[in-house]
Amino acid sequence: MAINEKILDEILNKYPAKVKRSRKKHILIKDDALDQQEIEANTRTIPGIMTNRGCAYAGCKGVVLGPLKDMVHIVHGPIGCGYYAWMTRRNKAISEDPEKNFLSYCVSTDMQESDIVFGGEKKLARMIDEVVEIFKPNAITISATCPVGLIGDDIQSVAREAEKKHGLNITAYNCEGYKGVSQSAGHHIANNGLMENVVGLGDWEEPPGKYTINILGEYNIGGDGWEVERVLKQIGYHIQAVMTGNGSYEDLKNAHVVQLNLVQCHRSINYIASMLETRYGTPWLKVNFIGIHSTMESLRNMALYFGDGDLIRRTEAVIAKELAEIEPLMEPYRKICAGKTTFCFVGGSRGHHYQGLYEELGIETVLAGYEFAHRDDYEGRQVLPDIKSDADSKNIPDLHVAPDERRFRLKVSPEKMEELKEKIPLSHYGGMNINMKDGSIIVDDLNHYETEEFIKILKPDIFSSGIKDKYIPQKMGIPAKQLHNYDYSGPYAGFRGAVNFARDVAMSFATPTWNYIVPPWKGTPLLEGSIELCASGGCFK
Ligand code: CFM
Repeated sequence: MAINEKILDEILNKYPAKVKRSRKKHILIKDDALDQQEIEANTRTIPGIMTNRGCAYAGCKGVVLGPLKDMVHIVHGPIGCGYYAWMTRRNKAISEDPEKNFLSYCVSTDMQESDIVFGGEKKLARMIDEVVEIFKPNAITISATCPVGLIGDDIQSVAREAEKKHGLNITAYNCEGYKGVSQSAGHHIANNGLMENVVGLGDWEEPPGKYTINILGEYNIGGDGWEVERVLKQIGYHIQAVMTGNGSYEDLKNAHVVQLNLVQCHRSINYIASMLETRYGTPWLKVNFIGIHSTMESLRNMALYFGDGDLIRRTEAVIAKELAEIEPLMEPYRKICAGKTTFCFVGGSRGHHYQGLYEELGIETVLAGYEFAHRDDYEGRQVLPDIKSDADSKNIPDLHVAPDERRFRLKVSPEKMEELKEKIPLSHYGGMNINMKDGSIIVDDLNHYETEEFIKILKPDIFSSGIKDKYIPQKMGIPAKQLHNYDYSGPYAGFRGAVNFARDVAMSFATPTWNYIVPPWKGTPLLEGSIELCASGGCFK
């Protein structure tokens, strides 16, 4: 059954009137007849609603800073916050120097009651000394969790003092969990910090290769970044820095030299992409390495940007070789998946990125959304000037970035830039909505109640989820494909990743497990009552 305005209203009628008004603005029924459909996003979750969102600390330390492998990331706060950022995201890393990969450690100041009462600055300073002595990292970050902001520890000055004492890059991030409405605020804080404190510190003036690029917003979940790099290197690209999957402080320092920045996850890294363009004159290209067609399109767009005949030929040769390898492997899985439907609800990018891959398996996305994305991730960056800032978004200031006097170089002339923009998404992201089918549902910050209601009506065959929401569909007898850390699987990116994804999704459909689950409502009658004879005994006539 499709969802129309009336059915949507019935779902939302369970809410108090004020909540209904608010939630209604976060849900769209895609209507191809309309040019643009506005959605509300990046606003506070209503108290009492079971959201799947995370916090600013999760976005800063957990998402953007955490994958940088040669730095020690200190979590200043009680131990729980540190523990839950300890490799649960599966941002894999390998280091040529095994002594310079610290991702398997959880380094926290483990604040206790006495630290909350008397302050934790001294403990933090002692911890930095210890970290330098034990690990000798290339740099250190300090991420603050909620109580640190509440008691007012000055982590910035602790970092400055420690930097002088140890002669090491030590930077502090005031990313207390409450700093924003979701982890998105933390992305912004981390983007600002990396641009202020790391990018450009290196002394390189020229790119080391003919086609040198950075990959932004790729976090190497389950090895995704490695698959992307495998393909790009075959074509002949030199990858200077990945932000931040399998990334390093050393590579980031010289990230300013590249000729092009790729943006995989727009939501988490668009701030750095824009700042690199302003400061160094380097445009960014929106890519998507999830899905076979999206990967091919991204590779072709990259070749078009450089405009070199040789590179274009090599791109086509690699595409042909990769396709020949994977197509026969995809076929049996396609047979199992064809004709199925899915919900594609993930954090801030994947709700969009995975739709093409599902389509390649014959699976239609009937509902999609993001936990914490902004309007531009739904509607496209052209709406940026219309987005009203509020107290929450103003909490994280935009960094003022100016062209670097020595290093700013226009990589592409303004005329060429305009010409390219007609053909490829250069310094632009068109958002998810444009790719959604007429009549499909777009939901921002989908919650547990709405998840159940939409599943009951749309009955998807599979649900793309995170760790928090995967049990809802599973208890309803519907397989969940965990698209945040992939549970134990991956990579899903690029050509070979598409085969892994197809195998895992087909396996979800083929397993008999789901037949053993009876959703609660299937065993419960819709109406309950009893039959009694009336006094005259004539009621059954
Ligand atoms: Fe970007 Fe990400 Fe995502 Fe994200 Fe995240 Fe993530 Fe995500 Mo989980 S950076 S927005 S903050 S693609 S951890 S690797 S999967 S919610 S859709």
